[in-house]
Amino acid sequence: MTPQKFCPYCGEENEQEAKYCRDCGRIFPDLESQRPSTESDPTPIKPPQPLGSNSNRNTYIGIAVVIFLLAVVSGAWLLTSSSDADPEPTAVAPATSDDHENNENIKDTATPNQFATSENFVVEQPSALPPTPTIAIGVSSITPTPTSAIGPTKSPTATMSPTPSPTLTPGPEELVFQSNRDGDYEIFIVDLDGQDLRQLTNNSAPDNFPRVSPNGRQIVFQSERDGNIEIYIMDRDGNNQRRLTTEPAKDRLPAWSPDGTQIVFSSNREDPSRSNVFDIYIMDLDGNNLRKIGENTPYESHPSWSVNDLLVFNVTDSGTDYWQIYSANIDGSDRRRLTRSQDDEWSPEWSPDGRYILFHSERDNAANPGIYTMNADGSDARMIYNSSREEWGASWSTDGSQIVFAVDQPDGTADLFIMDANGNNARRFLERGGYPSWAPAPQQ
Ligand SMILES: [Ca+2]
Ligand SMILES: [Ca+2]
Ligand SMILES: [Ca+2]
Repeated sequence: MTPQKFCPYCGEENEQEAKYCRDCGRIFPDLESQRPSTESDPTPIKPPQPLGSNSNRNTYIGIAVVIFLLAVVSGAWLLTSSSDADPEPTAVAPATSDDHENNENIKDTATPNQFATSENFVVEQPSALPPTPTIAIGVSSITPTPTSAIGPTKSPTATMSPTPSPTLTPGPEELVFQSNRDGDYEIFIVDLDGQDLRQLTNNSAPDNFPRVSPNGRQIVFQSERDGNIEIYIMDRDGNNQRRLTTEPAKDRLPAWSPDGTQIVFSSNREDPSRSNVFDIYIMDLDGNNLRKIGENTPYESHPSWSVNDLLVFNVTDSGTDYWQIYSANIDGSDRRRLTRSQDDEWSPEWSPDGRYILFHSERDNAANPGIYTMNADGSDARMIYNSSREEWGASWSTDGSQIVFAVDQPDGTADLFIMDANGNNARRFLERGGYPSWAPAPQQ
């Protein structure tokens, strides 16, 4: 009955025969040794191109259309500006929701790298994204240099758009993550160029799974500093750390509501003696107004809350069965199963616009999980990236154009990688990191 196996990644207790950690979802390293030998080259292997067979043709057509529209709009802008007839030149229209709803191949048109063949393009972001469009992280680094520990560079490119767009302040977006580089897990924050690493927690207990608030000002995370796993919150600079839960149970894997006023998390507080019985809970930022979401399924974990007020989370019916991904309203109603495989699928994360779900899956290779995306209703699931090693903890950039994730390394550590949202241009960002959370520029 007593758990005998400790997860090397998050410290969670697990059954001795467990295949993966019930807390963080990581596959145990002893399973790693059963896998086909990994190459000494740490360069991730690109999966088979997931795009449709018409993608190249569509890309060329798309580029031609964009160039044509730019020419037309530029001409129109010159004419209108010279005549002072219209003080607000019309911009090249980004793809609309309707466009995408009639186009199942959304990532073909929505991802920046399709148009990044010229170093000076300003990339159109997917529609309905937050208004932080032209940070263009990584657009200038078209050539992958995964052996370098240097992160993506902020694009110095000039704007080609004729639109006199409002001045945007690109930074300071940063990356928050967990690392045991000092011996036990702590929370760190680092610039997007990989510089100015700062440690935000400092104690001998595990501090894991940081998630930055939508306004960029706070970080919620889990910590065992008070004897059992609890939810904590702190300012972005590490100040004002305080505990939100006070249960002897395990309270973990927190995530933010889109308005930043509530936290959703997983807890076995209903019966702490049963290590598999976890449920989803929501509480206010002061820990009050707690309520349980969902059914009494033995194990519900890793919730993510969309801008459309939908939850996604992974569920295993028996605690030892395969994990599958479900969605539900924030009151637990309209519960829907989104994946139906006979393999583990876990760690769902909503895209910032609430239209896609990022997750990890073994559906194509039980010994080598990869990174996948699917639509909000579970349709069009596709692998976007897989290397011979295990990827985990994937999450989105603030604008949805990038994905950051961890990749296990042969020495038992994990490194952080960043790639475009379609799986292209993956490159190592930083050594020794996990569960990254993209920190938006702080807002009021
Ligand atoms: Ca610690
Ligand atoms: Ca607790
Ligand atoms: Ca893999």
